[in-house]
Amino acid sequence: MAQIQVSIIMGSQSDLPIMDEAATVLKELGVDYELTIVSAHRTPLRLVEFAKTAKARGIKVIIAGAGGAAHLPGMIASITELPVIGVPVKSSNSIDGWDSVLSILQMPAGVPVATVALNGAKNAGILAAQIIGTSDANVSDKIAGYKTALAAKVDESVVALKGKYPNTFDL
Ligand code: RP5
Repeated sequence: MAQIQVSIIMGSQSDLPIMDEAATVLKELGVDYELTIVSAHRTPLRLVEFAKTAKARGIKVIIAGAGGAAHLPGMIASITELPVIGVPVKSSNSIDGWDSVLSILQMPAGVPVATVALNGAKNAGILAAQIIGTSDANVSDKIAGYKTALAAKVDESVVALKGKYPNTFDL
């Protein structure tokens, strides 16, 4: 089995419906991943153990999702040298989602977390694949194909528009 290079962690099982989107797109892009629950507040020692050992296990990128007072991504980033992508989750204890966003986004200088949009786990997966793709031609080719498919969908939409609006502008 290939070395797993991306680790997806989340603060609670309740984050899984969102974080599953990272797993799904990583699979589509041919990147092996692992997935688990690490809670900054309920299992702080597990957090430290995870962050201290991830690099030695061969992990290259960590995707960390949490909601509410979302300290997981930042605390992981404070311990490991690995890049951390943070996913703010609109959870049951979020007021309106801004709490999750700002908890992950507003890191102090020196400890970056690459924060994606609220519930943006899909983009977190793509970004992780892009990082892996910088040294893996197969993954990079899959990302190129993914982008081509995105563009093709827009082209199809323009063709469909032309059917209804004859004055649709096209290039
Ligand atoms: C956060 O609290 C978790 O990441 C989750 O988004 C939120 C709610 O957790 P549960 O009470 O549903 O376990 O730490």
